[in-house]
Amino acid sequence: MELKVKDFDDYQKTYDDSVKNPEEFWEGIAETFFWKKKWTNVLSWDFDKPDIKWFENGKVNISENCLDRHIYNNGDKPAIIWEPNDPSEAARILSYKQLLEKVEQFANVLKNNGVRKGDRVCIYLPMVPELPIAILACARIGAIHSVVFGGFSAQSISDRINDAQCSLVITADGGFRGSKVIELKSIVDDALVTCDSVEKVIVLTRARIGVSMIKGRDVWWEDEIHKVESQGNPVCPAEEMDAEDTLFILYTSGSTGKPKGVVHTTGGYMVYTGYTFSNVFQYNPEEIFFCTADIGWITGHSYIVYGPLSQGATSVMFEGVPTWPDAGRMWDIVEKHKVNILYTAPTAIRSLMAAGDEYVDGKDLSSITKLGSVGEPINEEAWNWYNEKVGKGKAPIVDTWWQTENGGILISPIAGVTPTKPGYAMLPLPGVQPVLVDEKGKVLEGNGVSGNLCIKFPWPGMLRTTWGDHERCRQTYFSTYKGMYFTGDGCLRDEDGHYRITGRVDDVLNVSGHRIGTAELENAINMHSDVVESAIVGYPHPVKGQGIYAFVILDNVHHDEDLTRKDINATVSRIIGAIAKPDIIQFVPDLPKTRSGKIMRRILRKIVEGDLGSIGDVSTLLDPSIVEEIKDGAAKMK
Ligand code: 6R9
Repeated sequence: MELKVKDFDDYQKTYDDSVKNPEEFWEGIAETFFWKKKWTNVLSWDFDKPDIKWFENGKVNISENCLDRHIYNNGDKPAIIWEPNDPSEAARILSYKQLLEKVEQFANVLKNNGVRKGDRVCIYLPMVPELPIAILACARIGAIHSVVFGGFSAQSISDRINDAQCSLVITADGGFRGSKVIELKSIVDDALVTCDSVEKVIVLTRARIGVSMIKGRDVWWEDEIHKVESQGNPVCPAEEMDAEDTLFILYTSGSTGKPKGVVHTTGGYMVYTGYTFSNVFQYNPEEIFFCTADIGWITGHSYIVYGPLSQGATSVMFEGVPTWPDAGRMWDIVEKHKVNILYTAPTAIRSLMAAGDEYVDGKDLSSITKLGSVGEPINEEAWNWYNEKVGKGKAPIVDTWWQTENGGILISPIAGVTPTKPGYAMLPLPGVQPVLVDEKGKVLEGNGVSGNLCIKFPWPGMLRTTWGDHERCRQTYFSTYKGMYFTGDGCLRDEDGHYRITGRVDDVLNVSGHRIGTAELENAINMHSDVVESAIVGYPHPVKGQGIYAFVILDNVHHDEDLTRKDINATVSRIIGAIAKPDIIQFVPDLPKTRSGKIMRRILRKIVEGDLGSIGDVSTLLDPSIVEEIKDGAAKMK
């Protein structure tokens, strides 16, 4: 079966078929992959439990689909083009053949260090080729990877390691990001103080900074590779995995509690990421694809590693940040590696746009034929700039909406096939059945309606559970609206039936495309010894999309406010990571609460949005006068 639709008529026909006969549709897609043994049943599902199985009893290994199956015809084709942080360092290109070799070697290293099928491995690496190598090596031997983004703190790492009971950690001495060196191994050392499950740590040399290596626990990546080489056994056969065996865990924030481990399984995730990669980007074999995400997030998992590689594509990965050494870096990379498809986030577009056109004008972007956006709603101004300055009005923009829990893109234009409109994700991909519901759960039929976005039928890439806590998965995603997966996003379906995602309807912020749970952040702030209570809300931020606004009640002791702000930020950096630091901290004598003690975040949101006219009735508050006081304080913060 052809994965790419040919034109809009073909899309409509394919979509209709996929809804009428979903099993037949997905079976046709799945058949384009390499299975060690075919499935006996395409799909069984029950959203109430939830219990979802795709390609039951099928046997498969995703690393074989990403590597071995391309070797015969395309062994010398670049699989990964790696662009270092420092533009004066040489880029590295790994062909499919070379990548397979390195993955097999490292898979043997993992085995030598006691890792077996089903074991959990935590990966805390910078954006270097060894990161996808480590991921694919885990997949090759059936170990479950849990990648933790390099910006998270020691505390966040240890929470994740303990939740998944990881037995091994893969890290580096340090990593480069712009002008900074991140001391990854030292952060891991702090994390491991409270992690009893970890037996081994493999440390890659990258930054060449001093690290403490603990005898019996810590080993060097390079030494372990030498050992494998001297053992003289370069190959590592791919483990036979069941389609529903867990491939990886990725932690994500929600509206309550600590981040949860979203579980993706092997067969469905493979089929879904491969299919959506080929179809949405209309990938042609010679094209160079550059996704600027970090592999620590789902976008990197699905569209730097698994999606492109399962389709035999060339995937560019970049170690650094788009604004270093200057705001022209991304365009330099496009020019240098002749990137055809660029997939990035609105926050990056806005920051490069704000830096000034002089950084993009004059760069040779003629290789670009298609553009993508992901992670947050894209505003019209950024969309237009992206379209004109980067795509020169000729490259279709796919505004792809999806989530960690979805595995891959759900609602998006198909490049060059679906018409586009700034700010619109447009139409569901084949196999995806979105519905809008009102607060009470009534399905909103027809066009010109807004509501909460749900999906009423399974797709292969969806999460199966949350690690170690299935009830939490049910509660979070499948209990709000019976028989449906609830996304947590609000959405408009306009008069033409086109979808526009309007943002989260729960207490989750989207800061520079990163999900931040307000409850988790409040808990972190409340850990600071001077803090009595806090409330977090998002506010419109010109570059980040949403900024973090913290209202904080301090104890009665006299404080130096500026110093206390720094202390609170330091606390947040330690508990969660620097990405969760509030942009604005306003000290308040109290918070607007109902008589039952519930914080009225709606009122705080109106205040920070400057929407003072529509605060509404405050007479039911415990202390209505506090609203005025907070308003006055907020006016002074700007
Ligand atoms: C892939 C990814 C998911 C949340 C999601 C939504 C927001 C993502 C979007 C978008 C508008 C888009 N989001 N893509 N909003 N338009 N094209 O970002 O996953 O980190 O789990 O975030 O991001 O609010 O619910 P994740």
